[in-house]
Amino acid sequence: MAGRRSLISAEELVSRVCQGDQGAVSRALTRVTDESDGYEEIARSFFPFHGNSPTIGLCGSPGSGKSSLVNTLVSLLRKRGESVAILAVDPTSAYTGGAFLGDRIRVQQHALDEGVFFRSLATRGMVGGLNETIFSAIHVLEAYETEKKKKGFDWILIETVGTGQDEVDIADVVDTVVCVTAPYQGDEFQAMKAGTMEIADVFAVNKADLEEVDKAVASIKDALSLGLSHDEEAWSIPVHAVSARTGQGIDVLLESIEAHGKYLLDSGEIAVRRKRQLRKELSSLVSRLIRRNALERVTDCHIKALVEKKSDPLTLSRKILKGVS
Ligand SMILES: Nc1nc2c(ncn2[C@@H]2O[C@H](COP(=O)(O)OP(=O)(O)O)[C@@H](O)[C@H]2O)c(=O)[nH]1
Ligand SMILES: [Mg+2]
Repeated sequence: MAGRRSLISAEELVSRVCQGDQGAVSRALTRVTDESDGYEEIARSFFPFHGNSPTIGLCGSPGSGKSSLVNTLVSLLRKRGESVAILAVDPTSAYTGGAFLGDRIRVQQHALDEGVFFRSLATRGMVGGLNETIFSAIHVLEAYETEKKKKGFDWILIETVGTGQDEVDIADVVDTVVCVTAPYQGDEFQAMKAGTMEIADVFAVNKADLEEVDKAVASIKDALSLGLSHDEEAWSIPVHAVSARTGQGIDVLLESIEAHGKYLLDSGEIAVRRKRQLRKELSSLVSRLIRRNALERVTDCHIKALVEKKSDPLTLSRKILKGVS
């Protein structure tokens, strides 16, 4: 069965995805993210769809409520009739299609909903789990024909953990970065100061149904004001108190996400970001190919030369790299 499945050509997969076949989306995603048979041709065929959908990344430490927020956002977007694809890089994420866990009836409703697509990606042990295959995965979703006969989901949401320590950082992947935090996450706040402040376009302080949210909002605003731009035209990063549980502030959060999208378009910043994404897509692939090809060239002869001190690691590594194509 698996053998027969992999016989579907890249061309056929593209054509099915472009006809709104979610089964084909799923299959194409598996092929590009597992790098199974023929994935290169598939990745190549979906590349031209780059830029068709707005991409939103949600980052923040585990437990801050990213999955819950995505669920709530999806519900809101579906009410407006907009289609959403979700890539969850956090394998622990439980997606319920806009419902909280345990709300099985709504889960089933969304399971039949052609306007929502969920996929968990394997993390391969990396901190935030992103690797270069994320780009190809996005292009597949950008090729999907929605119910409105439009190419690309109206929204692509990507949930990831951590920032800055990944091979591919979320800020190099998406148009808009939403950083999620929650009160009482003291040590996370330190990490946030170090990495998140630079990449956040929008802040969501979740669990506003608990106490102390105002304090958390104020300290993030404080930290942000230190790096405040004097450019009137520049985007000023909003900080919202929200609750995925009660729905508080979610509409305002969505408004900010949309406002950021509009800002990117109006300011021309979108072109800058899209270029940055392409640069990262290319450079992460180059580095992967070099790594893979170079490592294949390390032989017992090289090790022997090191054992016998006939050469040294630096000289040998340069020699090995010279031959890498
Ligand atoms: N009180 C409260 N709990 C929440 C809220 N959002 C999420 N949670 C809970 O926080 C925990 C972690 O949520 P989850 O969405 O899995 O976080 P993630 O690891 O960032 O994806 C779960 O037990 C949620 O039920 C909220 O707005 N209020
Ligand atoms: Mg999660």
